[in-house]
Amino acid sequence: MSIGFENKRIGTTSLFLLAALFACGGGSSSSNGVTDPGPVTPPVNSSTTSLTVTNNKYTPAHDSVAVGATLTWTWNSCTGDGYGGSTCTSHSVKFDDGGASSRIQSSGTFSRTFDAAGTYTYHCAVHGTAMSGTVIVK
Ligand SMILES: [Cu+2]
Repeated sequence: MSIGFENKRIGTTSLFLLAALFACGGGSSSSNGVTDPGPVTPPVNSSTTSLTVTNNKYTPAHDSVAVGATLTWTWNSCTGDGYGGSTCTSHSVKFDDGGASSRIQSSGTFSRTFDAAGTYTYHCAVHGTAMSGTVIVK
């Protein structure tokens, strides 16, 4: 029973890959020789007090708020493990100015109030500056 199920899954995957190949071929065969760069991901800039912590990034990564704002980061760093369960990755919000920072956690929230104008950079204590964000307070 399970072998038959696996074969069906492989067949579906193969069809999907074939479709993806045809889709890519169509995009790159334009007459002027320019390869379609694909969808462009815009820079994440926003003005919000509700941010999220997902695996290896903060959203928005660049935030701009008014003096006195309280920002709250909400962790959303669990993903499916392929066996019906989930795997949760720990991250933190660690401010480079030494101000209030979160603990290393895989769920929950962290809030900080910004009473002074300035540019506040932060990063993940687990993943380093590869996972970083900026809050501009003005
Ligand atoms: Cu991290």
